[in-house]
Amino acid sequence: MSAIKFELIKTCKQTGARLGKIQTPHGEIQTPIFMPVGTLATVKAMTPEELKDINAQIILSNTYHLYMRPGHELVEKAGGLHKFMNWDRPILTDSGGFQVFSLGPLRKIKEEGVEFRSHIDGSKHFISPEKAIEIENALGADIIMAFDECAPYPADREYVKNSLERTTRWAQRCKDAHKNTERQALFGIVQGGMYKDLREQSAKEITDIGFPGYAIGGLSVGEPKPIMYEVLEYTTPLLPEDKPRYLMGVGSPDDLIEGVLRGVDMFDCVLPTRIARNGTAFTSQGKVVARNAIYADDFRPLDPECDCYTCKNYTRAYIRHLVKCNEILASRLLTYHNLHFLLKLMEDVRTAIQEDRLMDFRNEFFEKYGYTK
Ligand code: PRF
Ligand code: ZN
Repeated sequence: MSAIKFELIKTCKQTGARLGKIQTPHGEIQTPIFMPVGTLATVKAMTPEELKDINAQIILSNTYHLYMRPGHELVEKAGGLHKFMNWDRPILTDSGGFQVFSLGPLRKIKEEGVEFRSHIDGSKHFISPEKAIEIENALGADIIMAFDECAPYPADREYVKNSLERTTRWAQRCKDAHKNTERQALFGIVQGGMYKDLREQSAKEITDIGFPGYAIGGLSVGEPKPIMYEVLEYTTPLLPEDKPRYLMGVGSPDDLIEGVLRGVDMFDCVLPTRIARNGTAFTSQGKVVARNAIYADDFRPLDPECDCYTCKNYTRAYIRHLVKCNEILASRLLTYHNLHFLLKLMEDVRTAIQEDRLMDFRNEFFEKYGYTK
């Protein structure tokens, strides 16, 4: 038995987008869903209570970062990640594959695993598929990810082919190493870069191994948006209909909608929390860069259509002032609003699927938000 159960509730008659729910050991998740990122066992600037206020259903954390600091043994000793960080709803951990590969010259890829130097103190480490699963088992998230390699963009065919074939071998090793299958669901990750036949090869190999859910990796790595949409368009149909599909590291409000239209159920991204900390808000009319001088005496809320705590109580002028003074409250108010914005967007998307009008919703959203390329 798998630790999770996915139920496909319906597909939108207008678009084919999926409405579903995932049962996990820490409760239910309504899909399509956006997962706020809590890299270091904290969604930066947000308490778990605040995350609940804005209806966050599941958060993501990172194997690589927690292995480096404070160490997975310590988190296990604390009683697992949920207890350690005081979050009793579902958690997903990424495997560290992507983070380790992002270290660039600090790492060396071998068949056995990846050798790398710490981004903190330069010390030498080695993560293999077995090690990644050992760490993820110790952390205890409801959904854990296989250890993969995300090829850079652009990358030549030969490189991507070798990399995806290694990712397949690693996925099998992850499955073999995963012991806690009753409490933690291990998802496989499809790679293959921007090459259609390689995506087909990867999807076949990964689904042949068999997992309770599938991620699409290797996208949103610098390719133009139309290319990402095209790759998604031919990749999601290669995945089983009765399992959740997760697009890793995406994203922006427009990418979330375009992803759902192409059959994706789950997303995560640092974008809302990161841009909040440098003073930018998502709004129904596009981005508001709060530090901009045009907001100096703008006494409207960040987003006049938003009913979050930030927008009910604070003006653009005040938030701009906080940003200019580097006050902590600026990060907190903007993070709260940005996460609320994306979670509300996904709630609206789910309602639109339920009512078979997701394309109308998309068109109205883009009309106001503006088209981005
Ligand atoms: N693999 C893993 N994590 C990821 C990615 C990936 O390809 C991406 C790509 N956008 C983000 N996070 N394991
Ligand atoms: Zn708001």
